[in-house]
Amino acid sequence: MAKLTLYHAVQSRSAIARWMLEEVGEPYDIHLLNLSKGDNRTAAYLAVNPMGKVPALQHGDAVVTESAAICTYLADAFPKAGLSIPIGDPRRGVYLKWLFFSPGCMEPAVTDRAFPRKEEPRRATLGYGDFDTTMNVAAQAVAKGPYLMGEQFTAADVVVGSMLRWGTMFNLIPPRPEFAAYTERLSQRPALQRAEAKDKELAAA
Ligand SMILES: N[C@@H](CCC(=O)N[C@@H](CS)C(=O)NCC(=O)O)C(=O)O
Repeated sequence: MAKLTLYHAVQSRSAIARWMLEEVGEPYDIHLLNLSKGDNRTAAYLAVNPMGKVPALQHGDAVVTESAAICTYLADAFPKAGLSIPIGDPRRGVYLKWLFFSPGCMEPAVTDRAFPRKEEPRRATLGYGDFDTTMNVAAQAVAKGPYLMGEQFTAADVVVGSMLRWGTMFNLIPPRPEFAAYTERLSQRPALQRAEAKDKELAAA
């Protein structure tokens, strides 16, 4: 089987891909980068990800970057893990919507609020519209549970859940009971606990 290698840095967005790999349950290697030492700006790493960002995933000859794309790719590449909604299933559209909603709407909404622009752009020009609508849509989606797609945990929960966990932890997303209940459910997942324990070990080394 083709080897899986995650280009990873602790306390970074590559934790999303690490969690996903633990959910998939296949063996993988970690190629650890120290961002503060500039490991992500070396010619060798820029050949892997010209953006100079983590995460990046190597799977045999394939290189995938962008955390949401990595989660989508892994869910499709390892269908036995049951983390994807397959092509042909009518629920796939909603599943893909959530995989794109986090990087396309939630993250820009959060970062624009954290680093405000000098001039407020017109709502219609922003892909996410406005912060409150984005968060209301996310809150409504996670309220019923247990997961975004109902009973089935999917890659979309890794992506949206990571965003909500990170955003609420740093008070960039306002606390709401729907978010608290959902992220609490996610924190019970053994794969997430394993990913966090392994990263804690790496951080302490
Ligand atoms: N859109 C990318 C963002 C990745 C990203 O911004 N990673 C940060 C770590 S959280 C990084 O590599 N920063 C190092 C740098 O830009 O120098 C994704 O979701 O994978």
